Amino acid sequence: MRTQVCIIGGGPSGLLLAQLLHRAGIDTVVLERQSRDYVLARIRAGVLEWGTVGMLQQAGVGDRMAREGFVHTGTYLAARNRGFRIDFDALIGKKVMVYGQTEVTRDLYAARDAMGGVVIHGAEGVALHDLDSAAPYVTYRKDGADHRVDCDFVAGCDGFHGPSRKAIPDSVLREYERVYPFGWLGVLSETPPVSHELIYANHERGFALCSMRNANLSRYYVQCPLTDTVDQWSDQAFWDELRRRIPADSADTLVTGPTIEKSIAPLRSFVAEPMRWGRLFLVGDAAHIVPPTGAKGLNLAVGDVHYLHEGLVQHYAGDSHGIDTYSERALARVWKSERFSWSLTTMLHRFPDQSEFDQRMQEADLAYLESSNAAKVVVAENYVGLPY
Ligand code: RFL
Ligand code: PHB
Repeated sequence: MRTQVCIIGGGPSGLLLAQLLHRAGIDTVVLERQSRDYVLARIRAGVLEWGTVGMLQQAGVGDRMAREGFVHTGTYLAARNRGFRIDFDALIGKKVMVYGQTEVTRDLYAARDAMGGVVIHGAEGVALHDLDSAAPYVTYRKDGADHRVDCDFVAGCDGFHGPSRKAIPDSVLREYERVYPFGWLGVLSETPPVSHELIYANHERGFALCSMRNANLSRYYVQCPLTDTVDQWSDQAFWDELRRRIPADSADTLVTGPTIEKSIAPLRSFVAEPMRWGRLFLVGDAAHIVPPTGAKGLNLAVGDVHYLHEGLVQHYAGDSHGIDTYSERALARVWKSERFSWSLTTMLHRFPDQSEFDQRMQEADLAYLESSNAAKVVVAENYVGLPY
């Protein structure tokens, strides 16, 4: 098989890139290891930056989001069981969209089907070859047979554990990492959200987050030790812990019920440089990971897709400047989001060796934020998303 761009990974970044390239007349093949049902069962991000909303509209997949998503003009931060609001709209005239990653991915698959695009599910043993030549190719196995895709470029959209990043020689690749000494226990429950906007809460027992998917579907998280297992957390224990950590008025009105999903995710900051090697481009989680505290993971992946699709379209029109500068342009934005996600994580979580002084410093950070318009503008500007 031959294509112009072979895309490894059928998650949100791979599918969005495929869709944007297709609309520009560039041919792609997407190779995905898992089944479509598996990809669509993953529950992940919930908040879209306004730039992400624009990219999905540009890709022609924004209609259902516009109908079913929730526009939020602010968010709450809390300390010591008391919250205050950061009003994005009043501070900087911007907003975000609450619309789950699962729904974004579903819309992208529907669009790929509608245009008759190729997504090969169940592709095993994907391997990248001759990336530093003018004729790269990708091999994989499916149903016991070996296959080969010849292409001009390979887009590594295969997440943190995929083979693309590992195809860059050790002598070239540099990795920067911070692993946090705690995780997030997340639940999904068919109950009305406790607040009409998100609440990020610092508490001496640990961080908590109240989020949502729709009017009758809530998404909540509490910080937990990495050694905890889901089985240790009954629904009752989860609700009790959440109630202890969030603002008192919210705790009083929290509606609880059976959880329909429960999982523990580790937190990590990670960046790999460069994001281009030869004819390979890394995109999204394949190149960088952020802790979920600033809701930046999916949005950063979309930012990469913005730079790469623009560069590839220019390349096929005869100008290679965009792909030649892809890595540095993407990384400049990535590092700023890494900084924001790290600083929010550091301000809001309880660290195992944290002293009473450290706790007071976090509370003072939040008190300053509450009292300072300038500080609120900084948080708002980063949260709604930096420009491309
Ligand atoms: P994805 O979504 O990981 O998609 C990569 C795709 O590549 C496939 N793949 C392969 N395909 C072929 N061959 C191989 N060898 C392959 N290996 C992997 C995978 O099956 C998958 O379909 O990366 P992408 O597209 O870059 O998108 C990035 C976002 O998914 C990610 O940044 C966010 O979901 C991060 N994230 C969260 N972000 C938030 O903003 N808020 C959240 O609440 C949030 N929760 C999460 C998350 C990431 C998680 N992961 C990765 C463990 C919760 C979890 C559990
Ligand atoms: C979510 O709704 O899953 C969510 C929202 C905001 C975050 C992280 C996760 O910062």
